[in-house]
Amino acid sequence: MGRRIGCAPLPALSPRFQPRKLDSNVPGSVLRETGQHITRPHSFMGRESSIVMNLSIGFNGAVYAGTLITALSTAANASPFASSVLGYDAGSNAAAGYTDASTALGSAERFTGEGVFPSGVTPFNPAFGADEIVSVGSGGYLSLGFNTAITNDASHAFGVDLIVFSNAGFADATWTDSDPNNDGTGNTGANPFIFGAGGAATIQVSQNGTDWITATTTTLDLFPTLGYSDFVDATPASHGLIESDFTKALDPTLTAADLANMSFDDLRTFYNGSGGGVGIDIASTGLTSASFVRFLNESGEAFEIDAVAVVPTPSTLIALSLAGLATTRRRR
Ligand SMILES: [Ca+2]
Ligand SMILES: [Ca+2]
Ligand SMILES: [Ca+2]
Ligand SMILES: [Ca+2]
Repeated sequence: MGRRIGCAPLPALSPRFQPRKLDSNVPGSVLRETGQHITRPHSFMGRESSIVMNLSIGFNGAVYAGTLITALSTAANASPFASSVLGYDAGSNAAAGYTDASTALGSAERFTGEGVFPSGVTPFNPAFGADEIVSVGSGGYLSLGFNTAITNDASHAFGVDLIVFSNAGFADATWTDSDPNNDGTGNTGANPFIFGAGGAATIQVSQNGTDWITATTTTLDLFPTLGYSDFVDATPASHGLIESDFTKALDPTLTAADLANMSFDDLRTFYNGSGGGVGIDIASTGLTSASFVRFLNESGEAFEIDAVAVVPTPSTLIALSLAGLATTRRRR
């Protein structure tokens, strides 16, 4: 049985590039995704601003409104994803063409291959675009800043405070060169193989962007990203409707072997709304809060970063729910 194995060392272009798939491109996929990238940040900011303005005009209780506006300002800045590149060095063997550090900012990818092989991001089909992921080669590093504090909060599921998205994926044990249908069910097989993870990353956090403390050194493999929770195909040709949650951690003590013989549908059920990613606990650093993350490549083999998400604290969630409440009021 053939199994799909990603091209070493990187961007898992390879086996997914079936001519059949190229022929079945969904018209509009590229435009859709492009439009999403262009419009989403602006519409989000516009929405937050209009909420605050509405509150300023509409509320007579000044103190209450002031409190809400403060909370909403927090919510407006509460993107869980990296917001700035502090520094980047590609190292000696980064994947050619994958050296735009700004690709690590903002949300993890939900759809990939625009203009080449448009397809949804699933555990069998990781993001691979040069405009989506950045490579960190031997001796290199990538450091990122966040608007939302990274906290070692006791409420965090599995102790996970930070979630890293890479371009690792499961080789599909059901895939064969001779099967023209490749029915899209996907399967991790009896001995799951994860391609594209690359070498181990030493992950550090910092409060000031200068002094760094190592949280862990880990391979960026589990859990491969899932872009939408309602995908039904292991390599979907179009976007889903239900965005997965990139801040919902999965149990980091699980190994690939624990996910043996899982179909795509099994994985989707197991993810249970999560977008996957590599869960990082900053407890070992002794820091209760940090604002920066750094990835060092001391392993030799390059690895890639798509995005990094901060797991929210209850105070962030309160701010976000207040924002939701204000939106509800406004609609009345
Ligand atoms: Ca994309
Ligand atoms: Ca923790
Ligand atoms: Ca990779
Ligand atoms: Ca990215």
